[in-house]
Amino acid sequence: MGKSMKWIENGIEMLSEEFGEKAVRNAIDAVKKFQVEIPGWALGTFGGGRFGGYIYPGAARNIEEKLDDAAFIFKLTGVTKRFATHMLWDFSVDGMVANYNIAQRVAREAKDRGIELGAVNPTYFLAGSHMGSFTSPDKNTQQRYIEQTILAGKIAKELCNGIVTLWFPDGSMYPGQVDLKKTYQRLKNCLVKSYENMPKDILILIEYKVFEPGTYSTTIPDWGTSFALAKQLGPNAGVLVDLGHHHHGTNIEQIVMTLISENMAGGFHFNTRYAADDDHAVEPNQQMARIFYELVKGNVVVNKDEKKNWAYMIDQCGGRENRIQALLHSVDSLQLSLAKAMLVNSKKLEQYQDADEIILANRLFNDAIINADARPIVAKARIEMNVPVDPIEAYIESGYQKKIEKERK
Ligand code: PSV
Ligand code: MN
Repeated sequence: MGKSMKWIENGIEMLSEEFGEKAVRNAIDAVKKFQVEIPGWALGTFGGGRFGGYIYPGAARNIEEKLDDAAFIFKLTGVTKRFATHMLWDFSVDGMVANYNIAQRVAREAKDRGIELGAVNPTYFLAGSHMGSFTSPDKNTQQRYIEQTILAGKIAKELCNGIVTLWFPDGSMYPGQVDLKKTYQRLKNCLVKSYENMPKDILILIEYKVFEPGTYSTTIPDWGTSFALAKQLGPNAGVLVDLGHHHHGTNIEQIVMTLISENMAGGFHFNTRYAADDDHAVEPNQQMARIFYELVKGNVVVNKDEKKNWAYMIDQCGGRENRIQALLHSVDSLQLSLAKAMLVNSKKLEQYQDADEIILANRLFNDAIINADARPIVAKARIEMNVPVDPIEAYIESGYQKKIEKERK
């Protein structure tokens, strides 16, 4: 951002004039309160893809280095204390079985660096899962994943923040390849078996994805399926919305509103979607701000009663960019989106809605969601939090990138 104090103060003044001092103050406070998790997998070599498996220079080579990077990101943002883990990437020696002792050591290492472990992701998609994980016709494979899921629950409760997030790669490439009903039922049975043996005071969020790796079908393709499964499990289960897992043009904010209206527990994997599951960093686009508006209205973000808040995580790992910068960029984009959502005058909006003033309602909404420049709000919040006003600039100036490039040859 590289903005002067004068620019920030002028900006706050202009915004206060348009949206009111109170709304601007509430927006600053919301930005200070909003916490979001960093995905451990963004800070390594996963997701290199083509281009000779290109990975940004200085990428972490092991869990300790990932934690170092996450701790540095936290130092710059002040809002990303938690680090999400994947069972078979972070707590396993062979990529087949996860180990509680490793998780214990990783939790200790995180604490030593001033951060904490967040959501635990059972890993259903490495070796041995090509015919499915919970949907595999092989009972031993199913059992291996059930045990991993139960262990994830124990780790979440004892070493992390009590949240387990489930994403299944299960599905098929061609019509007729699998029996759709049988696979769904296998997944449901394994899920129920796992849930019954997991601690009762944790939260299990079920992620959906419209395709990939399944091209013809995925076993949990949409929020409705996640919703049905979560309902079947019980009150400790909910739906995880990953922005990249929808068809083009899906009205995600409406999904969010429905989940909130139905009192379903929820969580987010934030990213930007251009093509399919492209894992791009979050951008401060209109959709993001509209989603935040529903979260704000639904009182599931920055609620004083922490239990009411949804779980907020970033899920990205773009193949070309510097991922530390990209994560800082995502945090910035989320804060800007939240700030814009906080500026919407919902009382006035409701009046326009009731009076059927379609265009006036749309213009009022967009004045905050699209037209407002929320950067002074985010800058002010950072000043009050005692973190750099521009985290990316601070990152570049810190010399951290040069250091890791040298050390991690
Ligand atoms: C799958 O595409 C996903 O969104 C799930 O959340 C996984 O846990 C994550 O990406 C990493 O593969
Ligand atoms: Mn995800």
